[in-house]
Amino acid sequence: MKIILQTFIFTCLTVFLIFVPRDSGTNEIKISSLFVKNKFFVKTTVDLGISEATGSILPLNTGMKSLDILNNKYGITKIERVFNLNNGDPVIYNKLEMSRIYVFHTENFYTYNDILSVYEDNEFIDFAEPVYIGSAAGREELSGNYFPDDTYFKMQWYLDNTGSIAPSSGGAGKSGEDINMLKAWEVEEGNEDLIIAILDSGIDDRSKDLKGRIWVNKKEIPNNGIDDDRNGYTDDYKGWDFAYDDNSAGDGFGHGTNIASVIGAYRNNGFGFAGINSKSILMNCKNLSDNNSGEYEWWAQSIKYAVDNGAKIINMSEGGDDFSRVLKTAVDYAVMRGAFIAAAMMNRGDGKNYYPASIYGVFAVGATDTDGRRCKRFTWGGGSCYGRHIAVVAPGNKIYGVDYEDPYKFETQWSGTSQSTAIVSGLASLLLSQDTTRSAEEIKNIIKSTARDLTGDVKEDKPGWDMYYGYGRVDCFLALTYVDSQKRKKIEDEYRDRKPEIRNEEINKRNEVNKNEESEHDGAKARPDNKKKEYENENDKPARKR
Ligand SMILES: [Ca+2]
Ligand SMILES: [Ca+2]
Ligand SMILES: [Ca+2]
Ligand SMILES: [Ca+2]
Repeated sequence: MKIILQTFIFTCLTVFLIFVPRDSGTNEIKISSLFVKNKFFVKTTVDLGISEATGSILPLNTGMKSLDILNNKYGITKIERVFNLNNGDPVIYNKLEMSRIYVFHTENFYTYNDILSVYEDNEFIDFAEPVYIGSAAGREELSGNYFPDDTYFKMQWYLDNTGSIAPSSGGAGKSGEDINMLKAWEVEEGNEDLIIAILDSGIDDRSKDLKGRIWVNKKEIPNNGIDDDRNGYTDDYKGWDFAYDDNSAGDGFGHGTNIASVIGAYRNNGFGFAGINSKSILMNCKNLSDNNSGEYEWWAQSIKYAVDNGAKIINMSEGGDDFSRVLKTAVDYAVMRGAFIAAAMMNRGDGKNYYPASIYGVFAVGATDTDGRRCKRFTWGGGSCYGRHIAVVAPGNKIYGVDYEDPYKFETQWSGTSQSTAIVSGLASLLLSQDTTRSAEEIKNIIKSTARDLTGDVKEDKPGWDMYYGYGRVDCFLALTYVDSQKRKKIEDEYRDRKPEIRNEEINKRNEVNKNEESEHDGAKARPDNKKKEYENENDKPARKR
């Protein structure tokens, strides 16, 4: 059944490119990028009637004659509501007119001029737009030989940069060009009740660093075929897979597992990596397919799901080329309900707008390298995008984390503004853990006003906000001591006075950890069959979808 469903979904995912020539028409919506060819979004002027017999909307019996005629003409096979109220906020839901946003499915190939403009002209249609497709903003690099003999924490240069790792654009790494995390952890480690939603390619939680960290929907009885909590998703016991429309949100791509570990890997558990927040809960909302493709329908629905089910921080390390009123509606819903959303500026090294990063209310994050400068080149190429909507930057190159295929593999690194976004979501979650009454606006203001300015290339990093670095590189310690200058001074003095000792002690400790980890790692390598068996036999191994 699952295989059939996946085949069907992959068929649906077939995408194509349309190049619209410049100056091709004043009212024409520019369609320059990827979108799903056999469905499109429609917002109607009135609610469509839902059939009592089928529970869905009959394409040829909407109750609006001219719309029925169009649906017949264009072979509309199915109409579905994008946002159901479920357990959401009815006031905001109605205010944003979310009930009137639908997906129209058709079996036919269409172009904008063929269908969307005709629908937009219909008296019962508010707007029609393509279901665009975006992708994750990080790319995997397997270095294998650069860091394998080092401690895993020491690989995490962005937490405590000793300058030992070179940036991808050449030159040398620079000590201190990090997010000032060691001191920050003295102030706040995270709140166990806070939920951080990770909207990504899914999370593989077999690693000791992630096991037990994933949000469990306590109101849902698993695998009884009933939507016990009536939130619109049956058996969503550990989040939801919006890409394949089921309750098994394993990672088939690796991106989401890396993001999850950057935000929330267990720290001080003698294993793997240190997450920024090792206490809060990670909600798994899979909205990227296993080939890194994300339909805006999944993105919009997963945003609402995250908010409705209690997430206060939403991480979107992904983006698409196109503005969408439907995606904006979902963002507005989240913002109006007080959620903090961070999104990636994206990685093409240009000044274009990507979405959701460019949508008002979203905190857009760019990437810096190990020398503190904007990443003009990641390990794999590309570069951190810039523009008027950028809020801050954070490290985003050579970011090691949990591997999605092998929980005992520690050489996997990803690079991109995705990873920077995860760092900022981690910081936002610590600020909210520290004071749960803080609003998303207050969190944004604290992060912006404590960011480090003038740390980058002088041609780009102008005093104050600029379009390449935003307000600057985030500083977790300064952010977490924003309201307590005495605490800030005390910790700074302590570190300054004892710095050489602490530093040496720390380095020795890390070397010691490294030795242990190495032998554990080597041990795993020495008996790969045992290790392999171990997780082949594991019952709760998430279904691998490829
Ligand atoms: Ca449910
Ligand atoms: Ca159930
Ligand atoms: Ca760990
Ligand atoms: Ca600046």
